[in-house]
Amino acid sequence: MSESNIIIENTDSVRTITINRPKQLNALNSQTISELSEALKEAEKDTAVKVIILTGSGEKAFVAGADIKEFASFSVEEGKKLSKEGHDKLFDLAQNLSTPIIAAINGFALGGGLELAMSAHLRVASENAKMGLPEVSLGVIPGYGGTQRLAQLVGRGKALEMIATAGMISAEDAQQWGLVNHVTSPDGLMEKCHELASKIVKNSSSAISLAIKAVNANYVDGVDGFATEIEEFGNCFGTDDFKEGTSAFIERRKPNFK
Ligand code: DAK
Repeated sequence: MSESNIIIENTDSVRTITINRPKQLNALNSQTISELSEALKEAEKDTAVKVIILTGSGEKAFVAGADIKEFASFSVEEGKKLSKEGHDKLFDLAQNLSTPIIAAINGFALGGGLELAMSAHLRVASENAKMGLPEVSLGVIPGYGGTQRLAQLVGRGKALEMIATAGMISAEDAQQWGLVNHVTSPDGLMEKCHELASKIVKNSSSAISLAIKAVNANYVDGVDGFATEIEEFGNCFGTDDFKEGTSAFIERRKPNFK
């Protein structure tokens, strides 16, 4: 296998995964998708990792899309197979990961890049970021969950405007539309992500993972999100974190979640 396309760094209980193909504006080729998939699974298994920050290297791009040079020659059958594989391997995996992921959008987030950011649980963008789903300008539709996740985040009308025009929106508009949680200066981007992470790591990881499961349940066909919430709420009462959280409150001290 050729050199790795991602960089992994740890700061306390926060793992930063940086997509590192700056000359190609961090475009997602199949090797990068596989490496990201493995890195997310590893981070989820590592109990020392409580938050993941996902970003792109360089100052220009988070991810400028799937690697156009790679998918230019696909057939109908390959397109279907690879779309399904991509969903399973990376985009659904990220959305359903029990460890929360913050996407730090440091520049262009286009096509598969925006789809990756939308699979994360939170999004923070630098004010120079530009976001869009330009697939129809290439004769395809978003194939890594964009038609669904964009509509869930910004509503059907705005999603179809972005998809049909293939245009890019600014970070400011993205925040107003609900696509990103926060906008910062380029220099303040990682600081803001770490600030959010530092609030998250103080809380119960097991409760956060169950909350992710319950929130996501709303978007799964045939699954009743309220029923999932009831089930997972009940399950919290069997966790050490629940005992620690409530004991700490009663004893007027800060909880020490393991
Ligand atoms: N793929 C491959 N290379 C890319 C790339 C991409 N998506 N985006 C940029 N690059 C490369 C450029 O080719 C260029 O390489 P060299 O020519 O220097 O070798 C280098 O990055 C720098 O790009 P530019 O010279 O174009 O930089 P500019 O500042 O002038 O422009 C830009 C920045 C982001 C506006 C421009 O690079 C651009 O329009 N990029 C393409 C954006 C785009 O259309 N992305 C693809 C969206 S479609 C699939 C499922 C999903 C998908 C595909 C398949 N399957 C299930 C199979 C998703 C598709 C998409 O993501």
